[in-house]
Amino acid sequence: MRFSEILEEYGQTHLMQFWDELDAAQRATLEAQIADIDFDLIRRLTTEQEATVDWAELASRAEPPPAIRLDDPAPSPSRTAAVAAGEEALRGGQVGMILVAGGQGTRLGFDQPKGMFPIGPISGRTLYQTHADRLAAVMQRYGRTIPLFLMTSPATDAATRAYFADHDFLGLDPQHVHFFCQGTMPAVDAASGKLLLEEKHQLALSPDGHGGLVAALDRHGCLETARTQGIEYFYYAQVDNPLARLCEPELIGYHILAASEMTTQVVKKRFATEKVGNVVSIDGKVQIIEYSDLPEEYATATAPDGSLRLWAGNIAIHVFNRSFLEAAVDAAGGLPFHRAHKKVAYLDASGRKVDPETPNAIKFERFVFDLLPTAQRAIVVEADAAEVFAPVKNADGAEVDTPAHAQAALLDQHRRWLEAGGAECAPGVRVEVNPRWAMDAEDVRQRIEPGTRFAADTYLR
Ligand code: UD2
Repeated sequence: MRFSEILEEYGQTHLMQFWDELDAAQRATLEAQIADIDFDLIRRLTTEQEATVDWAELASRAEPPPAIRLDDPAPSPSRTAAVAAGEEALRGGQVGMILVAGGQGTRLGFDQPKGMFPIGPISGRTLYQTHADRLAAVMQRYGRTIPLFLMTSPATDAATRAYFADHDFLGLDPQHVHFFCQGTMPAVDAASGKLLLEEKHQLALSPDGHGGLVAALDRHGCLETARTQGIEYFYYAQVDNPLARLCEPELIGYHILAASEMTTQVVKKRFATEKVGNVVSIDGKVQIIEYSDLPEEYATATAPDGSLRLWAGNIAIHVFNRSFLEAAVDAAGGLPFHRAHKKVAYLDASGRKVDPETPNAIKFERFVFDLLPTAQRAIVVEADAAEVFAPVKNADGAEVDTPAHAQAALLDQHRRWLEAGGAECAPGVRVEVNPRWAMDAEDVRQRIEPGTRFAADTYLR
Protein backbone atom coordinates (compact mmCIF):
# COMPACT_ATOMS: atom_id res chain seq x y z
CA MET A 1 0.00 0.00 0.00
CA ARG A 2 1.29 3.50 -0.77
CA PHE A 3 2.06 5.94 1.97
CA SER A 4 -0.87 8.21 1.29
CA GLU A 5 -3.23 5.25 1.09
CA ILE A 6 -2.14 4.06 4.52
CA LEU A 7 -2.76 7.50 6.00
CA GLU A 8 -6.12 7.64 4.24
CA GLU A 9 -7.08 4.21 5.52
CA TYR A 10 -6.39 5.26 9.11
CA GLY A 11 -7.82 8.77 8.85
CA GLN A 12 -4.42 10.42 9.38
CA THR A 13 -3.91 12.35 6.12
CA HIS A 14 -3.48 15.61 8.05
CA LEU A 15 0.09 14.51 8.78
CA MET A 16 1.00 15.40 5.17
CA GLN A 17 -0.69 18.76 5.36
CA PHE A 18 2.53 20.79 5.21
CA TRP A 19 4.37 18.45 2.82
CA ASP A 20 4.75 21.04 0.06
CA GLU A 21 6.53 23.40 2.45
CA LEU A 22 9.15 20.85 3.54
CA ASP A 23 12.67 20.46 2.16
CA ALA A 24 14.07 17.06 1.27
CA ALA A 25 15.61 16.39 4.68
CA GLN A 26 12.41 17.33 6.48
CA ARG A 27 10.37 15.11 4.20
CA ALA A 28 12.71 12.22 4.94
CA THR A 29 12.32 12.79 8.71
CA LEU A 30 8.56 12.85 8.53
CA GLU A 31 8.44 9.83 6.26
CA ALA A 32 10.69 7.82 8.59
CA GLN A 33 8.60 8.74 11.62
CA ILE A 34 5.36 7.78 9.89
CA ALA A 35 6.85 4.53 8.63
CA ASP A 36 7.65 3.63 12.23
CA ILE A 37 4.06 3.91 13.44
CA ASP A 38 1.97 0.82 14.01
CA PHE A 39 -1.31 2.34 12.86
CA ASP A 40 -3.30 -0.78 13.69
CA LEU A 41 -2.09 -0.58 17.26
CA ILE A 42 -2.88 3.14 17.51
CA ARG A 43 -6.36 2.50 16.18
CA ARG A 44 -6.95 -0.27 18.70
CA LEU A 45 -5.61 1.89 21.53
CA THR A 46 -7.64 4.94 20.61
CA THR A 47 -10.89 3.13 19.91
CA GLU A 48 -10.50 1.30 23.23
CA GLN A 49 -10.75 -2.07 21.49
CA GLU A 50 -7.61 -2.91 23.38
CA ALA A 51 -8.77 -4.50 26.61
CA THR A 52 -8.89 -1.90 29.35
CA VAL A 53 -8.29 -2.97 32.91
CA ASP A 54 -11.03 -2.65 35.51
CA TRP A 55 -8.81 -1.37 38.32
CA ALA A 56 -11.59 -1.11 40.87
CA GLU A 57 -12.49 -4.74 40.34
CA LEU A 58 -8.83 -5.80 40.55
CA ALA A 59 -8.28 -3.67 43.65
CA SER A 60 -11.26 -5.29 45.35
CA ARG A 61 -9.40 -8.61 45.16
CA ALA A 62 -5.98 -7.22 46.11
CA GLU A 63 -4.27 -8.59 49.22
CA PRO A 64 -1.09 -7.37 50.85
CA PRO A 65 1.77 -9.29 49.19
CA PRO A 66 3.73 -12.02 50.95
CA ALA A 67 6.98 -10.27 51.82
CA ILE A 68 10.18 -10.46 53.78
CA ARG A 69 9.34 -7.78 56.34
CA LEU A 70 11.82 -5.48 58.04
CA ASP A 71 10.42 -6.12 61.50
CA ASP A 72 10.67 -9.90 61.14
CA PRO A 73 13.41 -10.81 63.65
CA ALA A 74 14.15 -14.14 62.01
CA PRO A 75 13.23 -14.10 58.32
CA SER A 76 13.72 -17.24 56.32
CA PRO A 77 16.17 -17.38 54.66
CA SER A 78 18.15 -15.25 57.10
CA ARG A 79 19.59 -11.88 56.12
CA THR A 80 23.08 -13.25 56.58
CA ALA A 81 22.40 -16.09 54.15
CA ALA A 82 20.91 -13.63 51.64
CA VAL A 83 23.90 -11.27 51.87
CA ALA A 84 26.28 -14.20 51.40
CA ALA A 85 24.43 -15.41 48.30
CA GLY A 86 24.32 -11.89 46.85
CA GLU A 87 28.00 -11.33 47.52
CA GLU A 88 28.86 -14.60 45.84
CA ALA A 89 26.99 -13.52 42.70
CA LEU A 90 28.75 -10.14 42.75
CA ARG A 91 32.19 -11.73 43.23
CA GLY A 92 31.36 -14.16 40.45
CA GLY A 93 30.68 -11.29 38.03
CA GLN A 94 27.09 -12.44 37.52
CA VAL A 95 25.39 -9.09 38.12
CA GLY A 96 24.67 -6.27 35.65
CA MET A 97 23.06 -2.92 36.40
CA ILE A 98 20.15 -1.39 34.50
CA LEU A 99 19.47 2.28 35.16
CA VAL A 100 16.45 3.81 33.44
CA ALA A 101 16.84 7.44 32.52
CA GLY A 102 14.54 7.99 29.59
CA GLY A 103 11.86 10.02 31.33
CA GLN A 104 11.29 13.63 30.36
CA GLY A 105 11.24 14.85 33.97
CA THR A 106 8.53 17.37 33.20
CA ARG A 107 7.46 17.77 36.83
CA LEU A 108 10.98 18.73 37.96
CA GLY A 109 11.14 21.57 35.46
CA PHE A 110 14.79 20.85 34.59
CA ASP A 111 15.52 21.16 30.90
CA GLN A 112 18.34 18.60 30.75
CA PRO A 113 18.18 14.86 31.38
CA LYS A 114 17.24 14.30 35.03
CA GLY A 115 20.44 12.33 35.55
CA MET A 116 22.35 15.58 35.12
CA PHE A 117 20.54 17.25 37.98
CA PRO A 118 23.02 18.33 40.72
CA ILE A 119 21.83 16.56 43.86
CA GLY A 120 24.89 16.25 46.13
CA PRO A 121 24.08 18.59 49.03
CA ILE A 122 27.70 19.74 49.37
CA SER A 123 29.49 18.15 46.44
CA GLY A 124 26.92 19.22 43.86
CA ARG A 125 27.33 15.77 42.28
CA THR A 126 24.72 14.93 39.67
CA LEU A 127 22.32 12.00 39.94
CA TYR A 128 24.35 10.17 37.29
CA GLN A 129 27.56 10.77 39.26
CA THR A 130 25.94 9.62 42.51
CA HIS A 131 24.92 6.31 40.91
CA ALA A 132 28.31 5.90 39.21
CA ASP A 133 30.07 6.41 42.56
CA ARG A 134 27.95 3.76 44.24
CA LEU A 135 28.52 1.33 41.37
CA ALA A 136 32.28 1.94 41.43
CA ALA A 137 32.31 1.33 45.19
CA VAL A 138 30.46 -1.98 44.82
CA MET A 139 32.87 -3.03 42.06
CA GLN A 140 35.80 -2.12 44.25
CA ARG A 141 34.43 -4.10 47.20
CA TYR A 142 33.78 -7.28 45.22
CA GLY A 143 36.66 -7.00 42.78
CA ARG A 144 34.50 -7.51 39.69
CA THR A 145 33.16 -5.37 36.89
CA ILE A 146 29.47 -4.60 36.90
CA PRO A 147 28.42 -3.52 33.41
CA LEU A 148 26.04 -0.58 33.38
CA PHE A 149 23.15 -0.64 30.93
CA LEU A 150 21.79 2.88 30.82
CA MET A 151 18.43 3.37 29.13
CA THR A 152 17.94 6.76 27.51
CA SER A 153 15.20 8.05 25.22
CA PRO A 154 15.40 10.38 22.21
CA ALA A 155 14.79 13.18 24.73
CA THR A 156 17.83 12.29 26.87
CA ASP A 157 20.16 10.22 24.69
CA ALA A 158 22.50 12.74 23.05
CA ALA A 159 22.89 14.92 26.16
CA THR A 160 23.53 11.88 28.36
CA ARG A 161 26.21 10.45 26.06
CA ALA A 162 27.89 13.85 25.76
CA TYR A 163 27.81 14.30 29.54
CA PHE A 164 29.49 10.95 30.17
CA ALA A 165 32.08 11.59 27.44
CA ASP A 166 32.89 15.06 28.77
CA HIS A 167 33.24 13.82 32.35
CA ASP A 168 35.59 10.89 31.90
CA PHE A 169 32.66 8.48 32.08
CA LEU A 170 32.20 9.53 35.70
CA GLY A 171 35.11 7.31 36.62
CA LEU A 172 33.58 4.17 35.08
CA ASP A 173 35.21 2.06 32.39
CA PRO A 174 33.66 3.23 29.07
CA GLN A 175 33.90 -0.34 27.80
CA HIS A 176 31.37 -1.38 30.39
CA VAL A 177 28.90 1.45 30.01
CA HIS A 178 26.22 0.56 27.46
CA PHE A 179 23.81 3.31 26.46
CA PHE A 180 20.65 2.15 24.76
CA CYS A 181 17.81 4.31 23.59
CA GLN A 182 14.21 3.27 24.19
CA GLY A 183 11.46 3.59 21.62
CA THR A 184 8.71 6.17 21.29
CA MET A 185 4.96 6.30 20.89
CA PRO A 186 3.00 9.06 19.18
CA ALA A 187 0.67 11.26 21.18
CA VAL A 188 -2.85 11.48 19.82
CA ASP A 189 -5.51 14.13 20.12
CA ALA A 190 -7.82 12.95 22.90
CA ALA A 191 -11.01 13.94 21.11
CA SER A 192 -10.34 12.70 17.59
CA GLY A 193 -7.64 10.02 17.91
CA LYS A 194 -5.55 11.87 15.30
CA LEU A 195 -1.78 11.88 15.67
CA LEU A 196 -0.40 15.26 16.63
CA LEU A 197 2.29 17.17 14.75
CA GLU A 198 4.91 18.86 16.90
CA GLU A 199 6.48 20.55 13.88
CA LYS A 200 5.50 20.56 10.23
CA HIS A 201 7.94 17.70 9.65
CA GLN A 202 7.73 15.99 13.05
CA LEU A 203 5.18 13.97 14.96
CA ALA A 204 4.65 14.59 18.66
CA LEU A 205 6.47 11.54 20.02
CA SER A 206 7.27 10.59 23.59
CA PRO A 207 9.15 7.74 25.27
CA ASP A 208 7.18 4.49 25.29
CA GLY A 209 7.46 4.06 29.09
CA HIS A 210 10.06 2.09 31.02
CA GLY A 211 8.24 -1.03 29.84
CA GLY A 212 9.95 -0.19 26.55
CA LEU A 213 13.04 -1.54 28.32
CA VAL A 214 12.50 -5.11 27.24
CA ALA A 215 12.33 -4.41 23.51
CA ALA A 216 15.10 -1.81 23.72
CA LEU A 217 17.51 -4.15 25.55
CA ASP A 218 16.94 -6.70 22.84
CA ARG A 219 17.07 -4.30 19.90
CA HIS A 220 20.41 -2.88 21.00
CA GLY A 221 21.99 -6.27 21.68
CA CYS A 222 22.32 -5.67 25.44
CA LEU A 223 20.87 -9.03 26.42
CA GLU A 224 23.36 -10.71 24.13
CA THR A 225 26.23 -8.65 25.57
CA ALA A 226 25.15 -9.57 29.09
CA ARG A 227 24.85 -13.25 28.21
CA THR A 228 28.32 -13.45 26.72
CA GLN A 229 29.73 -11.74 29.81
CA GLY A 230 28.13 -14.28 32.14
CA ILE A 231 25.56 -11.89 33.60
CA GLU A 232 22.72 -13.88 35.18
CA TYR A 233 21.00 -11.12 37.15
CA PHE A 234 20.14 -7.52 36.48
CA TYR A 235 19.71 -5.02 39.28
CA TYR A 236 17.23 -2.35 38.12
CA ALA A 237 16.75 1.19 39.42
CA GLN A 238 15.46 4.58 38.32
CA VAL A 239 17.81 7.49 37.84
CA ASP A 240 15.67 9.78 40.00
CA ASN A 241 16.40 8.07 43.34
CA PRO A 242 19.80 9.09 44.77
CA LEU A 243 19.34 6.78 47.76
CA ALA A 244 18.88 3.68 45.59
CA ARG A 245 21.33 1.08 46.90
CA LEU A 246 22.56 -0.15 43.54
CA CYS A 247 23.51 -3.83 43.49
CA GLU A 248 22.69 -4.42 47.14
CA PRO A 249 23.83 -7.96 48.01
CA GLU A 250 20.91 -8.71 50.34
CA LEU A 251 18.25 -8.11 47.68
CA ILE A 252 20.21 -10.05 45.06
CA GLY A 253 20.69 -12.86 47.58
CA TYR A 254 17.01 -13.12 48.48
CA HIS A 255 16.23 -13.20 44.77
CA ILE A 256 18.64 -16.07 44.20
CA LEU A 257 17.73 -18.11 47.27
CA ALA A 258 14.01 -17.86 46.48
CA ALA A 259 14.60 -18.79 42.81
CA SER A 260 12.64 -15.66 41.98
CA GLU A 261 12.46 -14.40 38.40
CA MET A 262 11.62 -10.83 39.33
CA THR A 263 12.12 -9.39 42.79
CA THR A 264 10.80 -6.09 44.09
CA GLN A 265 12.16 -3.97 46.91
CA VAL A 266 9.36 -2.12 48.66
CA VAL A 267 8.93 0.37 51.47
CA LYS A 268 6.06 0.91 53.86
CA LYS A 269 3.96 3.69 52.32
CA ARG A 270 4.27 6.90 54.33
CA PHE A 271 0.63 7.81 53.72
CA ALA A 272 -2.31 6.23 51.93
CA THR A 273 -2.19 8.23 48.72
CA GLU A 274 1.59 8.47 48.39
CA LYS A 275 2.57 8.55 44.71
CA VAL A 276 4.11 5.11 44.58
CA GLY A 277 2.78 2.00 42.93
CA ASN A 278 0.99 -0.42 45.26
CA VAL A 279 2.57 -3.85 45.40
CA VAL A 280 -0.22 -6.34 45.99
CA SER A 281 -1.10 -9.97 45.53
CA ILE A 282 -4.05 -10.92 43.35
CA ASP A 283 -5.00 -14.57 42.89
CA GLY A 284 -1.62 -15.53 44.30
CA LYS A 285 0.33 -13.36 41.83
CA VAL A 286 2.37 -10.33 42.81
CA GLN A 287 1.30 -7.26 40.84
CA ILE A 288 1.58 -3.50 41.03
CA ILE A 289 -1.41 -1.21 40.86
CA GLU A 290 -0.17 2.28 40.07
CA TYR A 291 -1.17 5.02 42.51
CA SER A 292 -3.19 6.75 39.83
CA ASP A 293 -5.21 3.57 39.22
CA LEU A 294 -5.99 2.56 42.81
CA PRO A 295 -9.41 3.80 43.98
CA GLU A 296 -9.11 5.78 47.21
CA GLU A 297 -11.26 3.42 49.28
CA TYR A 298 -8.69 0.67 48.75
CA ALA A 299 -5.72 2.99 49.18
CA THR A 300 -6.99 4.13 52.58
CA ALA A 301 -8.31 0.78 53.87
CA THR A 302 -6.67 -0.27 57.13
CA ALA A 303 -5.73 -3.57 58.77
CA PRO A 304 -7.13 -4.43 62.25
CA ASP A 305 -4.06 -2.82 63.88
CA GLY A 306 -4.82 0.47 62.14
CA SER A 307 -1.93 0.30 59.68
CA LEU A 308 -2.51 0.56 55.92
CA ARG A 309 -3.79 -2.73 54.53
CA LEU A 310 -2.08 -2.20 51.16
CA TRP A 311 1.16 -1.05 52.73
CA ALA A 312 3.78 -2.01 50.18
CA GLY A 313 5.03 0.91 48.09
CA ASN A 314 6.92 0.28 44.87
CA ILE A 315 10.23 2.15 44.74
CA ALA A 316 11.02 0.71 41.32
CA ILE A 317 13.99 -1.34 42.45
CA HIS A 318 13.97 -4.84 41.05
CA VAL A 319 16.21 -7.79 40.41
CA PHE A 320 15.55 -9.66 37.16
CA ASN A 321 16.86 -12.95 35.90
CA ARG A 322 18.47 -12.33 32.54
CA SER A 323 16.64 -15.38 31.21
CA PHE A 324 13.31 -13.91 32.36
CA LEU A 325 13.93 -10.73 30.36
CA GLU A 326 15.01 -12.81 27.35
CA ALA A 327 11.75 -14.74 27.51
CA ALA A 328 9.84 -11.46 27.91
CA VAL A 329 11.20 -10.16 24.59
CA ASP A 330 8.77 -12.31 22.65
CA ALA A 331 5.98 -11.72 25.13
CA ALA A 332 6.59 -7.95 25.25
CA GLY A 333 4.07 -7.45 22.46
CA GLY A 334 1.71 -8.44 25.22
CA LEU A 335 2.70 -5.82 27.80
CA PRO A 336 -0.32 -3.54 28.03
CA PHE A 337 -0.20 0.16 27.23
CA HIS A 338 -1.35 2.58 29.92
CA ARG A 339 -3.06 5.73 28.70
CA ALA A 340 -2.24 9.07 30.26
CA HIS A 341 -4.18 12.25 29.61
CA LYS A 342 -1.49 14.95 29.21
CA LYS A 343 -0.84 18.43 27.84
CA VAL A 344 0.99 18.13 24.53
CA ALA A 345 1.94 21.14 22.39
CA TYR A 346 0.95 20.73 18.73
CA LEU A 347 0.48 22.51 15.40
CA ASP A 348 -3.08 23.35 14.49
CA ALA A 349 -4.45 23.15 10.95
CA SER A 350 -3.12 26.60 10.15
CA GLY A 351 0.40 25.60 11.24
CA ARG A 352 0.26 27.64 14.43
CA LYS A 353 1.83 26.21 17.61
CA VAL A 354 -0.73 25.60 20.36
CA ASP A 355 0.40 25.26 23.98
CA PRO A 356 -2.68 23.85 25.67
CA GLU A 357 -3.53 24.80 29.23
CA THR A 358 -5.47 21.65 29.97
CA PRO A 359 -4.78 18.05 28.95
CA ASN A 360 -5.56 17.64 25.27
CA ALA A 361 -3.78 14.46 24.29
CA ILE A 362 -3.34 10.82 25.15
CA LYS A 363 0.15 9.40 25.62
CA PHE A 364 0.76 5.66 25.70
CA GLU A 365 3.30 4.02 28.01
CA ARG A 366 4.28 0.52 28.98
CA PHE A 367 5.32 -0.18 32.56
CA VAL A 368 8.12 -2.60 33.33
CA PHE A 369 6.35 -3.82 36.45
CA ASP A 370 3.56 -5.30 34.34
CA LEU A 371 6.03 -8.14 33.83
CA LEU A 372 5.46 -9.16 37.47
CA PRO A 373 2.40 -11.38 37.06
CA THR A 374 4.16 -13.22 34.22
CA ALA A 375 6.96 -14.35 36.53
CA GLN A 376 6.91 -17.98 37.70
CA ARG A 377 8.02 -16.70 41.04
CA ALA A 378 8.24 -13.10 42.23
CA ILE A 379 9.24 -12.14 45.75
CA VAL A 380 8.92 -8.90 47.67
CA VAL A 381 11.49 -7.60 50.16
CA GLU A 382 10.87 -4.64 52.43
CA ALA A 383 13.55 -2.02 53.04
CA ASP A 384 13.70 1.08 55.21
CA ALA A 385 12.63 4.10 53.15
CA ALA A 386 15.09 6.30 55.03
CA GLU A 387 17.92 4.14 53.66
CA VAL A 388 16.79 3.50 50.09
CA PHE A 389 14.24 5.97 48.79
CA ALA A 390 14.32 9.71 48.21
CA PRO A 391 12.92 10.33 44.72
CA VAL A 392 13.52 13.60 42.92
CA LYS A 393 10.25 14.25 41.13
CA ASN A 394 9.04 17.79 41.77
CA ALA A 395 10.65 21.22 41.73
CA ASP A 396 11.63 22.73 45.08
CA GLY A 397 8.66 24.25 46.82
CA ALA A 398 6.41 21.23 46.30
CA GLU A 399 5.26 19.30 49.35
CA VAL A 400 7.04 16.04 48.62
CA ASP A 401 9.77 14.46 46.51
CA THR A 402 11.77 17.60 45.74
CA PRO A 403 15.57 18.00 45.44
CA ALA A 404 15.56 19.64 48.90
CA HIS A 405 13.79 16.62 50.41
CA ALA A 406 16.23 14.23 48.75
CA GLN A 407 19.24 16.22 49.94
CA ALA A 408 17.91 16.26 53.48
CA ALA A 409 17.38 12.49 53.31
CA LEU A 410 20.98 11.97 52.11
CA LEU A 411 22.38 14.16 54.88
CA ASP A 412 20.22 12.45 57.52
CA GLN A 413 21.45 9.08 56.36
CA HIS A 414 25.10 10.13 56.47
CA ARG A 415 24.69 11.69 59.90
CA ARG A 416 23.13 8.44 61.18
CA TRP A 417 26.06 6.43 59.80
CA LEU A 418 28.65 8.78 61.31
CA GLU A 419 26.98 8.89 64.70
CA ALA A 420 26.60 5.10 64.75
CA GLY A 421 30.35 4.95 64.08
CA GLY A 422 31.02 7.10 67.12
CA ALA A 423 31.54 10.45 65.36
CA GLU A 424 29.85 13.62 66.37
CA CYS A 425 28.34 16.19 64.01
CA ALA A 426 27.79 19.64 65.45
CA PRO A 427 24.19 20.83 65.19
CA GLY A 428 23.38 22.19 61.75
CA VAL A 429 26.63 20.84 60.27
CA ARG A 430 26.20 18.94 57.04
CA VAL A 431 28.38 15.98 56.17
CA GLU A 432 28.05 14.27 52.80
CA VAL A 433 29.59 10.85 52.29
CA ASN A 434 30.63 9.61 48.87
CA PRO A 435 30.07 5.83 48.56
CA ARG A 436 33.65 5.56 47.31
CA TRP A 437 34.62 6.61 50.86
CA ALA A 438 31.96 4.58 52.70
CA MET A 439 28.95 2.69 51.38
CA ASP A 440 27.16 2.04 54.65
CA ALA A 441 27.25 2.46 58.40
CA GLU A 442 29.65 -0.46 58.80
CA ASP A 443 32.13 1.08 56.33
CA VAL A 444 31.95 4.35 58.22
CA ARG A 445 32.60 2.59 61.54
CA GLN A 446 35.76 1.09 60.14
CA ARG A 447 37.03 4.34 58.66
CA ILE A 448 36.37 6.73 61.45
CA GLU A 449 38.06 7.29 64.80
CA PRO A 450 35.40 7.26 67.53
CA GLY A 451 35.08 10.76 68.90
CA THR A 452 35.83 12.47 65.58
CA ARG A 453 33.99 15.74 65.53
CA PHE A 454 32.66 17.49 62.45
CA ALA A 455 32.35 21.18 63.20
CA ALA A 456 31.97 22.44 59.62
CA ASP A 457 30.31 21.20 56.45
CA THR A 458 32.39 18.33 55.09
CA TYR A 459 32.42 16.18 51.99
CA LEU A 460 34.02 12.79 52.67
CA ARG A 461 35.28 11.20 49.45
C1 UD2 B 1 7.25 5.64 39.32
C2 UD2 B 1 6.45 4.35 39.46
C3 UD2 B 1 5.77 4.31 40.80
C4 UD2 B 1 6.79 4.47 41.89
C5 UD2 B 1 7.66 5.69 41.68
C6 UD2 B 1 8.80 5.70 42.65
C7 UD2 B 1 5.75 4.01 37.18
C8 UD2 B 1 4.68 4.01 36.20
N1 UD2 B 1 5.46 4.35 38.40
O1 UD2 B 1 6.31 6.69 39.32
O2 UD2 B 1 5.08 3.09 40.95
O3 UD2 B 1 7.55 3.35 41.94
O4 UD2 B 1 8.21 5.75 40.36
O5 UD2 B 1 9.68 6.71 42.41
O6 UD2 B 1 6.87 3.67 36.91
N2 UD2 B 1 11.36 6.41 32.55
C9 UD2 B 1 12.01 6.00 31.42
N3 UD2 B 1 11.29 5.97 30.26
C10 UD2 B 1 10.00 6.32 30.19
C11 UD2 B 1 9.35 6.75 31.37
C12 UD2 B 1 10.06 6.78 32.54
O7 UD2 B 1 13.19 5.66 31.44
O8 UD2 B 1 9.43 6.26 29.10
C13 UD2 B 1 12.12 6.45 33.81
C14 UD2 B 1 12.35 7.87 34.27
O9 UD2 B 1 13.54 8.39 33.77
C15 UD2 B 1 12.38 7.69 35.76
C16 UD2 B 1 11.48 6.48 36.02
O10 UD2 B 1 11.36 5.81 34.81
O11 UD2 B 1 13.68 7.37 36.19
C17 UD2 B 1 10.12 6.83 36.63
O12 UD2 B 1 9.34 7.56 35.77
P1 UD2 B 1 8.26 8.57 36.31
O13 UD2 B 1 8.93 9.64 37.10
O14 UD2 B 1 7.41 8.97 35.18
O15 UD2 B 1 7.39 7.65 37.29
P2 UD2 B 1 6.49 8.05 38.53
O16 UD2 B 1 7.18 8.99 39.42
O17 UD2 B 1 5.14 8.46 38.08
